[in-house]
Amino acid sequence: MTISARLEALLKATDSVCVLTGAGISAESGIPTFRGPEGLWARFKPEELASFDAFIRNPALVWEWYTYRKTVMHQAQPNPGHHALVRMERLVREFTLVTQNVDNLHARAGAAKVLELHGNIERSYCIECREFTSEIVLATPGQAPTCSACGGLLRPDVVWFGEVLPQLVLQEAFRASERCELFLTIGTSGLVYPAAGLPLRARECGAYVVEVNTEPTELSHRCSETLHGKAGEILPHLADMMSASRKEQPSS
Ligand code: BV8
Ligand code: ZN
Repeated sequence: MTISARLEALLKATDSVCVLTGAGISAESGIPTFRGPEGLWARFKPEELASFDAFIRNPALVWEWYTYRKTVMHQAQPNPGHHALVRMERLVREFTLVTQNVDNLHARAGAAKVLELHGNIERSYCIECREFTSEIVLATPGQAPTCSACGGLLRPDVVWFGEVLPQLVLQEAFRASERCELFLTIGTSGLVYPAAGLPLRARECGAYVVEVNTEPTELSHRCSETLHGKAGEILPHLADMMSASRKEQPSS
């Protein structure tokens, strides 16, 4: 894998890195992406599943989709891409990991802090009384789970289309994008905003923006450098280059 001298120098010396991940980083863990040929949305349209209106129209269908995804996620393991980012987190003084994924794999890989822009499907809450539950709510087909406190409908704690993202999390993600010297955008098609605005903001503020993806995306032409290939193969190399000139901190 050849990388630019600029990227090599940054990997060796920068103190400020921001990373945005998308579904592509979990593909090698066996979790389907959204928009690939075998993607989660190959059968259904996103608007049929990932919006509050879709949920209210057919809560059982949306729960069937999230139950399927949870089952896949519970069987999945973090892959070398997730683990490489944990190594980087321990090597770089200012390291911010932002994810669009709801699969919990960064946390399961040992990441100390993950900014979850689109929530996490391990958490659910009641649309009536907003009581949260983190017990694994696997719906029985044809039924949507209800709240033990008030009987209201439970929903996954994720951000659907047309819903605002958690503002403090988003602000922290933009702040890190504006401050960082090196920004890595990994395994995302760069189609969904405001998440896709983070690498663009980083570039505007002078960061060196590197895309790691198996194919070109909407963001490729706006990046400083693109590394074509699998995250699980590229990221360990980048972490090796980073650690060659630094001391790995023990896990906190
Ligand atoms: C918002 C739910 C403010 C969680 C998701 C009209 C009205 C309202 C809003 C809008 C509108 N028009 C546009 C918008 C904004 C909208 C948006 O961006 N739409 C797009 C589609 C045009 N955004 C929103 O609605 C956001 N909210 O703006 O609020 C607002 C509010 C009201 C009114 C106006 C504004 C909310 C966005 C969040 C939506 N929720 N999912 C879940 O179930 O997961 S989006 C969904 O897409 C997922 O969350 C996912 O995270 C996200 C991004 O997808 P990717 O992660 O990029 O995955 P994808 O499959 O696309 O790509 C995978 C990539 O990996 C590919 O490039 C592939 O090549 C690569 N890859 C594959 N294998 C590998 C690999 N790379 C490396 N290695 C590999 N091995
Ligand atoms: Zn309730």
